[in-house]
Amino acid sequence: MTMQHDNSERLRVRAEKLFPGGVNSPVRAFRAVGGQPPFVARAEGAYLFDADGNRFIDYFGSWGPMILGHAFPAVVEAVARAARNSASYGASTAAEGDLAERVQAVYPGMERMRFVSSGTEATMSAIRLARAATGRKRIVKFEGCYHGHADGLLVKAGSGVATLGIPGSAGVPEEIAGLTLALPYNDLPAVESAFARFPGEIAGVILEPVVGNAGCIPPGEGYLAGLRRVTAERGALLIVDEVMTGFRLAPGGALELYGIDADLVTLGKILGGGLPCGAFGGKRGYMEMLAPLGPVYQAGTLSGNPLAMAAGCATLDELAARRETIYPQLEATARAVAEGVAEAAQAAGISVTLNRVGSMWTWFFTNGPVTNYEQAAASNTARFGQFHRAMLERGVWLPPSQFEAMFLSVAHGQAEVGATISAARAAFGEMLG
Ligand code: KE4
Repeated sequence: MTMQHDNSERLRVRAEKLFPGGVNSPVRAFRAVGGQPPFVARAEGAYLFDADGNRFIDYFGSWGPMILGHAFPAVVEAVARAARNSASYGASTAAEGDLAERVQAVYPGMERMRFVSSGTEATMSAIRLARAATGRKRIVKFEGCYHGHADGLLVKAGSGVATLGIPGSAGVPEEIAGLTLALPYNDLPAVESAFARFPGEIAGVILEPVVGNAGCIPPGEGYLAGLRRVTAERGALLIVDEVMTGFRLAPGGALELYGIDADLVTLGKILGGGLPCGAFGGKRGYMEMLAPLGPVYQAGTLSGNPLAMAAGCATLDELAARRETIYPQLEATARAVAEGVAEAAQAAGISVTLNRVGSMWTWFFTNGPVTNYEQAAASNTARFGQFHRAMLERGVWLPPSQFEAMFLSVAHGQAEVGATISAARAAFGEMLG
């Protein structure tokens, strides 16, 4: 029985007259996987419900924030309660300190922080701070890592290693892209040669500690510690972008999981419990260069928004209260579904490489290891698109790109694992049929 999508289709036709591609963020348009995106009407726990009443197991969870599952009662109540006191003041509130104290409890290295309204603002501001703190202009990022859409971060590798970045998007001037070096991930010698080529010029190195934006790519043994050593030796700041991994891989994210000390950390997604919220923070000496104390300007109308603070506090409180059970549960459920589907692929004779860290993972439709973006990019994206469409029709909504990570929530359980593996077996059969 194929699903009905009449209402989503009607809504898509209208949306395409209002928004480029009918969407407010490109990946939602399903261009990487084909087919038309259902329009979501509501969500609860592990499930999305579309405008035609179809139900889907959700494996992208708003791209990470919904770790407790959708419409978690304590979060809903906290937001409703805050909203009754108005949605925004543009003035200081107790709620900002309440959330910051909860962040500091798991990110003790964030001696000072500042809330913003997105991950993009967090990374953009952290880079400005790194440049001010060092008096240097160049930034190192890694291919396959995404840190939001600030000009200097929409950069791809030039020809060869340690060459100047080139614009990764129209509208990014090469003068700006040229200040960013895009290096291969998991390649420490490439970083060392960049510092050798540009001595005293690199302000900071920014990375996803576990890549999610090329699909899931874990750091190799010693890689993060190596980056910490090289940046400290060379006087550059290590900026760890935990927008996706923060509060997910452990209460204190990848910094806790891998025992890494960052100069600056960026956060988002789970931090706001699904409301617009990001943060950047770190060593007091750097952060106090920010206005109004110091010369680095950074601001935001809705920074520290009371509703986002309320959702974030309710989310972090739940994660803290149940930390002894939630993280082992996420690990066990993710392992069961990720490995179950990979085994189904293998049984069907379809090559899949599974990369997973905790409750974020990717099935790469490729042979062999995926340790960097070049290897990820060799995946059979057409086959991933077939898989995505076949799973969607069976009520399983995967992130619509081979180069995104899957996420699950505390609300996903054995029923969802079983249904997902069954759907995958049928999908692989259809793909080979
Ligand atoms: P936002 O500006 O989208 O809140 O955050 C940017 C960002 C920064 N750092 C990391 C590690 C991120 O993953 C992101 C945003 N992630 C994407 C999903 N891969 C957001 C989804 C979208 O663009 O629609």
